[in-house]
Amino acid sequence: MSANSPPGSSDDTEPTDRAVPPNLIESLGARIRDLDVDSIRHYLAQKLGFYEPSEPTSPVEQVLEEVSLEGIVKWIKSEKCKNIITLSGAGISTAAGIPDFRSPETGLYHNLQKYNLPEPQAIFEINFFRENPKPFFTLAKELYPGSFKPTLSHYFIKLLCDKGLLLRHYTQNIDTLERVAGLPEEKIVEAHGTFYTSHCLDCKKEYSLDYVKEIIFRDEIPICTNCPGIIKPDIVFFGESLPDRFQRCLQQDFQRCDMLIIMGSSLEVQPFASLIDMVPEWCPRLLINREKAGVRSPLLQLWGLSGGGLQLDEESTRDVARLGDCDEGCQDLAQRLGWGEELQALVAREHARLEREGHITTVHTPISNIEIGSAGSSTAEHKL
Ligand code: CNA
Repeated sequence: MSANSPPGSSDDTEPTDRAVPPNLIESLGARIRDLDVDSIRHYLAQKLGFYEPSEPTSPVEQVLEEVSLEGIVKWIKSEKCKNIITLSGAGISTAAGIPDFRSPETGLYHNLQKYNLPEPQAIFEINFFRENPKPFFTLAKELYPGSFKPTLSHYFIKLLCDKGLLLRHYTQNIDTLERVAGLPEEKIVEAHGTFYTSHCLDCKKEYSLDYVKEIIFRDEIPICTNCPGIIKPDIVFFGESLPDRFQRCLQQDFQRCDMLIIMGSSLEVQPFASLIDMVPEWCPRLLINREKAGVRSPLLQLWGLSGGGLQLDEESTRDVARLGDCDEGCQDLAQRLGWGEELQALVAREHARLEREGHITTVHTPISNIEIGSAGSSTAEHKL
């Protein structure tokens, strides 16, 4: 059968315009009777362009004694689990006071709607930014690193690292709180970039976090000292490519991963969301989030196709969801692992240190109260 053939047919029985059967209904009925479910499945997979393994695969080994949080805990405690990857999103930082994108009422998208942007995402679109950087810098001032303390979830990741279990932490966040929590730079992949460094959009001259911060906090737009270009923090806007480090690390990490923990993400942004499907097929995956996310399409499941995504039902052999707040979920997991007190102590000690060093959470104007000028109304030299 050729790749585009319907199921159950061979190339020499392909219908052609010339060969119209004398009794079409009878012939069609006979052909449908000949089809098994697998053939129909393959045919639809090909026609609809869904992923399908080319060779039949052998059953995947189940490594969890039970598919539950307790099963995950036993796996992490076992000698076999050595390379944990954590994936995170804005949900691990909301407890620090930084709003996420999509939460109803509190998410940035909800609150940016009134700022006369062509669409909420425009604030993070590179072409819009070149035209009108003002809304982004107003928001950047609000979100700027240096005013927030890492959450318990950040310190849980640090604890995994201290225990020698963390292969890598991939974050979509741009708030640098993983760095503030003391995670070594080589363990972090900032998939959507970071405020940590900035570059001139035109001549590419690099600027430090402190240099740019000082200008943004004066409510001015940072302009290059070499040329008239705007200085943009190195966060990835829609329409920009992800950092090279993201590509490099994922190629060496994901096949080695033996436990994936996903925290505080809606798993709506690609290509990051697809990382959950890059671990080996047997690798347990734990979602710690307020809501289910990244769930495999029920339509694909109905057809027995993988298609990617988490399988959060009773059929699952490796995926577990711990729904609720990330900090609560991480504390629960730490407790079950016997690290509960250690995690509490780490958070208390580190927060005290940050406060001593003047790294204190400031009281911010809620995002919804920030005045942002209308789209297309500013130029680089304007004040915010
Ligand atoms: P998102 O699409 O806003 O989803 C956040 C997810 O976290 C949602 O499923 C929420 O239900 C969940 N959530 C929120 N708070 C909590 C909590 N305390 N405990 C548990 N779950 C919670 O954000 P994603 O990260 O999935 O989307 C990717 C975007 C968001 C990236 O491009 C980021 O750059 C961007 N972003 C980052 C930050 C930051 O750096 N802190 C803030 C806002 C947006």
